[in-house]
Amino acid sequence: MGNIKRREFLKGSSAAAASALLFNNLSANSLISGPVANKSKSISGSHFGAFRAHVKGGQFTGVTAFEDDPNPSPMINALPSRTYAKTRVEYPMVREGFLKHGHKSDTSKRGTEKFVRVSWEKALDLVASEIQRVQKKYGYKSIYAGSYGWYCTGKLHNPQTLMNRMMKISGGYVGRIGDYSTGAAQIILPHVLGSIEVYEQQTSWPLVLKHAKNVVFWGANPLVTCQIEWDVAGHGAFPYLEQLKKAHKKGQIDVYSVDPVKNDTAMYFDSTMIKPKPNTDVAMMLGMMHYLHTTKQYDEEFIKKYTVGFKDFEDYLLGKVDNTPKTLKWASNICGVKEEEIKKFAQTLKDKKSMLMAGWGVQRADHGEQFHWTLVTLACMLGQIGVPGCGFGFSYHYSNGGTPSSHAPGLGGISTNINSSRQGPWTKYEPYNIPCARMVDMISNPGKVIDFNGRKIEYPEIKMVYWTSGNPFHHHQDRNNMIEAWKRLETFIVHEPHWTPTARMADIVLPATTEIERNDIEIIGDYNSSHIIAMKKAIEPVKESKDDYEICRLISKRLGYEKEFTDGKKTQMDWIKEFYNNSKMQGENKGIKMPSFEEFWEKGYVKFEVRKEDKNFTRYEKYRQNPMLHPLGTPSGKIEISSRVIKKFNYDDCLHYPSWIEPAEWLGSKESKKYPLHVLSPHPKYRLHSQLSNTWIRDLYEVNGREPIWINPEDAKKRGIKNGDIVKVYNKRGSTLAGAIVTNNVLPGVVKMDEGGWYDPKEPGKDKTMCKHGDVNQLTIDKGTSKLAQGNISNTALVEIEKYTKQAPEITVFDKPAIV
Ligand SMILES: Nc1nc2c(c(=O)[nH]1)N[C@H]1C(S)=C(S)[C@@H](COP(=O)(O)OP(=O)(O)OC[C@H]3O[C@@H](n4cnc5c(=O)[nH]c(N)nc54)[C@H](O)[C@@H]3O)O[C@H]1N2
Ligand SMILES: Nc1nc2c(c(=O)[nH]1)N[C@H]1C(S)=C(S)[C@@H](COP(=O)(O)OP(=O)(O)OC[C@H]3O[C@@H](n4cnc5c(=O)[nH]c(N)nc54)[C@H](O)[C@@H]3O)O[C@H]1N2
Ligand SMILES: [Mo]
Repeated sequence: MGNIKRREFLKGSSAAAASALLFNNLSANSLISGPVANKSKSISGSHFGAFRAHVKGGQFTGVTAFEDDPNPSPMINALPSRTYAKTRVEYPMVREGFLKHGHKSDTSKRGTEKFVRVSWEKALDLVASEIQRVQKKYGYKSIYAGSYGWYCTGKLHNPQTLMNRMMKISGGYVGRIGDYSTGAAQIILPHVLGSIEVYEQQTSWPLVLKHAKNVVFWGANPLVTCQIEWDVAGHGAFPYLEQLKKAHKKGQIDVYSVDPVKNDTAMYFDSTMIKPKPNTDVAMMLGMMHYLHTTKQYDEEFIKKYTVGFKDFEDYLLGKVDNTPKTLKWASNICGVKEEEIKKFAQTLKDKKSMLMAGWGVQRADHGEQFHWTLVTLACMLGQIGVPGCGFGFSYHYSNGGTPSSHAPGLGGISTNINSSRQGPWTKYEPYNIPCARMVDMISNPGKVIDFNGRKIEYPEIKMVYWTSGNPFHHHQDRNNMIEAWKRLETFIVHEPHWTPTARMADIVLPATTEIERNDIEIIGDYNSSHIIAMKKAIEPVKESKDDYEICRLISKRLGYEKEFTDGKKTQMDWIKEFYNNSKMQGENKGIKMPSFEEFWEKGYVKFEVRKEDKNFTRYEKYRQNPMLHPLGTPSGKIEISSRVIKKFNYDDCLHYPSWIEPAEWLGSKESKKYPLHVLSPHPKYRLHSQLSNTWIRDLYEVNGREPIWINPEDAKKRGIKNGDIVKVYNKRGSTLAGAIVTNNVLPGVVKMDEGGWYDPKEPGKDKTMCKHGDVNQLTIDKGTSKLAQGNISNTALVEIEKYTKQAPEITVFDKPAIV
């Protein structure tokens, strides 16, 4: 069924239940797939995939998927609708109070006051003078410009780097370390494995299919999450997922999903489900390892040859440290999975060749560092690391990891390097960065000192926040706390194509273009780099919007440093050509012939060959062959099951070996008496976070006009909730409405509400006002994972739910805000 048809089907059926039903059927039956190719149209690319644009009378009217995409995402169909959404910011806009009073305005009026349209001249002058004022009065450590978020892909139009480049020119800024995706894992894994692991190529899918007898999706949902890539999505993993399904059906490979939610991947494979309570996987794995240890089934050889520090962990496992052996019974009591089931799972992983594919949702939780560390330790005890098709992998669910790499040169992009013989404000700037998910904590607590990976970081006093391309008023945890913090800022500037919840909170909003309105260049496939693609401008910028490049250039000009910003280049195409030609030169050094820039641009892409050795890539193969010759990047050169470096940090919330530490809130904590449901907020199937919500695609999933929440029939019955009901979800931090989907696909005691729902306050400006629409971050906790990584803990939160019996308020966030 095509997307348009689906939509019509939905229109005709008033009940939300239809949406729920359709949602589940679609996931169970098919690989998610979109339209077919048409080679004649203008080519471009997006996080959702490469496509050719249909343009009629200067309007972007439709897409056909790029002919080399083996499994296009249906989301590309929503791109025209996104381009002309009602929420487009059409002109530069300033909050009324800010226009009158500047930085002395009443900042509690953000998100409530009307906006005033101004000319570009006026808006740019205002921004430039604000930057200069704040730089001069408070210094660069008072400007937070760590902008995080998923801007349209492209090597030139990276709004964050462009803005950072401009800010550097103006004297500097406070930036960020890390991301929301893998905040915990990317800090712990270098201590354990010597690499960040989460953004690295995986053992190739062909080898997994050839050798593995068990494939485990551990808190991973590639069927949904591999639709998206950071560069242009290539969807290379989907044909392998299809082959895995066939092998599973024939009984050749067993497929497991360890997840409190039966997600789309589990439905597609009809996986054997293991359902631990949220945030308790570490306890379950400890039980598995205790069993393997006490039955002498673990790989002592592997531990001896390839790891260090097992002894400290072993003492903990056996209860010598705390008088608590981590037995199956102990584990079962915590995670809720039956002892027999845990044992059987451990046994099959031991008996057969197994590949553990772990996602990242599990580490977006309190003490999230422990999950990946414990899983590596389990994999060491199983002893299959570095064996073709076996061991573990932390990026099969992301950007189509495991799709064999092509023999391609790299492709560079815009940077913050300033080539200038002149002296300027940037010369004295020294980078100052904070862990990105501590942003609100920083704004609320100037002067506070936090621990981070063995260092101390002092929070500066932030007066101005500048955001280009991100939606922090969806992505950050504990919305109401964030709204309070924001009142402390004098100035908040945003570049956005849309009136997102973030743009609505701004003092100055500059309308930005999207990929279809500008030229750029990008790679297809983050890991496999199958192509370099021309992202061609197909339409003129919508209304008065400008490219972030142009906006930053014009501001730099006002600061007196246009040449430093443009690097002396006349046009955007000069940059694009430079990126391509550098890549071409690199290619030549590798013996790869690439066409001239003009030929490439004309054809629209260059495709690269995949060599046999890349199809046979096994992660840690060399290490396994000879750990002395190929040591890891850890201090010992080996896998560190306990870490001396972390021991020296002496943290109470991250010991020097993997351990079970109770999360701030979970189904076993006191808090669960008052708020008995654990809310998980995984990534949405039909959106990229909050993106595309403002298109017809919302019709595919919303329930009664709200974001869906999955609730188990048992929990629904207790509360008198039926499929399709509007419900209120709440805890002490906040509340939101949602539409109930009653389903056995969540464990009793667990509810699931995707991240990315647009925050739509019932009474803007009122303390802790309810969200009408379904922003899950009303409910989440703003706390770091631990002193080690300070990642976000969005999957650690308890809530209660009740049926909403009042008249449901109208959704207004998908209309324009009030404009004078
Ligand atoms: N509860 C909960 N919260 C989460 C998560 C979770 O699992 N649970 N996940 C976290 C994770 S992993 C992530 S990555 C974040 C995602 O958080 P974000 O990346 O902030 O979310 P997006 O909705 O993708 O927002 C990107 C914004 O950039 C804008 N944009 C796109 N292209 C351009 C451009 O060219 N120029 C400009 N100026 N703007 C542009 C879009 O319109 C959109 O509003 O959310 C985090 N938050
Ligand atoms: N379609 C689509 N694809 C995307 C994105 C998107 O927004 N939409 N976002 C992209 C981005 S930025 C990122 S970071 C990745 C995110 O990739 P992930 O972080 O892996 O994705 P999530 O959906 O957050 O979580 C995956 C699974 O973990 C499960 N889970 C959560 N908590 C627990 C737990 O305690 N134990 C166990 N065993 N399982 C748990 C969830 O139920 C879910 O099924 O996806 C990328 N791909
Ligand atoms: Mo992410």
